[in-house]
Amino acid sequence: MKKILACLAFGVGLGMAAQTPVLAADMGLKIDLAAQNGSGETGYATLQPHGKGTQVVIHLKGGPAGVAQPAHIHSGTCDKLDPKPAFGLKPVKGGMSSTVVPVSIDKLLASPMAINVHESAKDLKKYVACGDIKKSM
Ligand SMILES: [Cu+2]
Repeated sequence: MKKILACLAFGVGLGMAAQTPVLAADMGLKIDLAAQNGSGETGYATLQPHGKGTQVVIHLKGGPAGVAQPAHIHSGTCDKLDPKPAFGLKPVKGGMSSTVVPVSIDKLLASPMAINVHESAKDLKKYVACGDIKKSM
């Protein structure tokens, strides 16, 4: 019995040490959103596994009151974004947006992608905030 317990303890210890980075990714990502084009809008987005998909929650400060700001996941990086959205996100309103997209975090990390927020439905061309989807380490 003592030997089994010792093995268990060793296994758990080893598993935790080996899996720490994997666990961190499994538990989700936090992406900083930087202001663009003088918007003054900054914040972050969290990505959490949700079934086979990913729940994306955006928290943004400094946006215009009462305006829904379109948000998407685009291919590319904030410096060089593919203008065509890869996945739609719910518009940011009152500083928040929560959407489940039908793609895993691993897939989102597999090629360069970014979360961006636009000024308004009328002024889609003005980008107000953006963050590259990547592991923070
Ligand atoms: Cu967009």
